[in-house]
Amino acid sequence: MMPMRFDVITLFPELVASVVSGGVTGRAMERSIIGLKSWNPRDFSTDVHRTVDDRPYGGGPGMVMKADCLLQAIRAARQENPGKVVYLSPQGMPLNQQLVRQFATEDNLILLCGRYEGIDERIIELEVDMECSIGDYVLSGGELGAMVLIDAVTRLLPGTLGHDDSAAQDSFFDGLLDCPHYTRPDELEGLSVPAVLKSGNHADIARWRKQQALGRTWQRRPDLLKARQLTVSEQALLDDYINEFDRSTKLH
Ligand code: 9WO
Repeated sequence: MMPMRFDVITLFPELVASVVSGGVTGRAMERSIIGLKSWNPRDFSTDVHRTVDDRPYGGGPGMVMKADCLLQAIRAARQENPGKVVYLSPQGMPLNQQLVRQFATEDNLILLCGRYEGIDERIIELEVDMECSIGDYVLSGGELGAMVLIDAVTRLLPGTLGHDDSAAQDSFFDGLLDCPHYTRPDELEGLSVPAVLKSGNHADIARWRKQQALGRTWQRRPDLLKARQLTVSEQALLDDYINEFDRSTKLH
C-alpha cells in the first residue's frame, strides 16, 4: 500500500514534525502507513530578510501572511501531492469523526497552516479546497489543528493500531461517548470496580458498557443522541439508566 501522504505548509516545520515523533502516529510513519513533508513559505521568500508577512490593507493591529511565497510553497507541494488543500482556521467546517473518516479515504492531503492574523484571502480563493476548524477557539497558528487532523486520520488507517478493530470499538464508533474503563487494583482509595466487569459474563459486560455509553451521552452530549436513532434495546438500556439516575438523585 502507498502511504497516505500529508504535505504541510508551515512556518514551523519542526513543530509539525513532532506529531510523528512517537506514539501511534510515530509508528505509522515507521511502518510507512503515512508520509509527512513540510514546506516552509520562508524558503520561497526572495528578499534579504526572507519576509513572510506584511501589514494588512485597511490598517489594524498585527500582520498578514504574504501571498507570493505562500502561493509558491503551495504550488511546490502540489507538484508532489495532487491532494485536496485544507486550510486550518476557526472559520472552517467543524472537524468531527465523520469528516475524519472522509479524510482517511484520501490518498493525499495538503494542510495549510496560517500564522499572524491570517493569510491573504485570495490564497483561499485560488488554492484552498476546504477550510476546516478543530473547535471554537483561536490558536496562534494552524499547526496544532493540522497535527490534530493528522493524528485523528492516521489512527484510522489500516495497520496503524495493534488490533484490527480497536479503532472501531473506540469512543464515537457509532456516535456515542465512551464507557468508563478500569484496571487493577480492585480497590482504589475506597472506590471499587463495578462488579459486572469481574463477573466473566461477556453478554452482561457488553450490555453494561453500552448502557454506560448511552447514559453518559444522554447526560453530557444530548446533541449527539438527537443525531442518532436508538434501537429498541438501546432505548430500553437508556430508560433503565435514566430511571436509576432519577431514583438516585430524588430523595425518597
Ligand atoms: C489573531 C488575531 C489577533 C488579533 C485580532 C484578531 C485576530 N485573529 C487572529 C487569528 O484568527 N489568527 C489566526 C491564527 C489566523 C489563522 C491561523 N491561526 C489560527 C488557526 N488560529 N486558530 C486556528 C484554528 C485552526 C483550526 N481550528 C481552530 C482554530
